[in-house]
Amino acid sequence: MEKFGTTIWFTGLSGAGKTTIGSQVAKELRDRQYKVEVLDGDIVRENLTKGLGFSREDRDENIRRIGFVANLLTRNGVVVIVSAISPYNEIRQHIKETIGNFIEVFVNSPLSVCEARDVKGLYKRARAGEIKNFTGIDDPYEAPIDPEVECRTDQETEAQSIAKVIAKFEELQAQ
Ligand code: GGZ
Repeated sequence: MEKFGTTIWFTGLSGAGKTTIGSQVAKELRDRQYKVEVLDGDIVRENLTKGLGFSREDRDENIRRIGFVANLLTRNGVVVIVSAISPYNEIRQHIKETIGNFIEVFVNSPLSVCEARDVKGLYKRARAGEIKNFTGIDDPYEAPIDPEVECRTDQETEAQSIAKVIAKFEELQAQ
């Protein structure tokens, strides 16, 4: 019988490194012959959840739809890599319970570090008031209470973060 898939869900501030680590984990698992799909906030918002904004209601709807697709894929044996800020504990918890085979990865980097990186210049625009409801600036981020993995991307190397996620994945596969 084919094994169930797994959803590996990366949550954290913009610029914390969710996409970078998620895509490297995806590559590593593909190299090991797993079927992998990536649902990344940016891409999803251009397609599956186009038109949604950044109110709590819209973010929750965004996350709910990502969770729905992740669940379909997971129960068909796919490893699903989700990278989305997903700032609210309640909906993350709900999705975790629905999917079951779920690894919550807290990509944790202090706001000051994310803001200093400001890869896309969004923090600068948010500080200037050009973007409203920007997570960490004038919108909340609820850190996970009990994540399976925490990656301190300001303190550890990318390779260390990736290795932690893969180790947790392998641990669950072995069960
Ligand atoms: C947070 C925003 C916002 C606001 C645009 N708040 O770093 P990025 O650019 O590439 O990733 C962020 C992305 C957030 O989309 P998510 O689907 O991950 O968010 S959520 O899970 O909360 O639904 C950022 C950009 O969109 N962006 N406006 N106001 N990030």
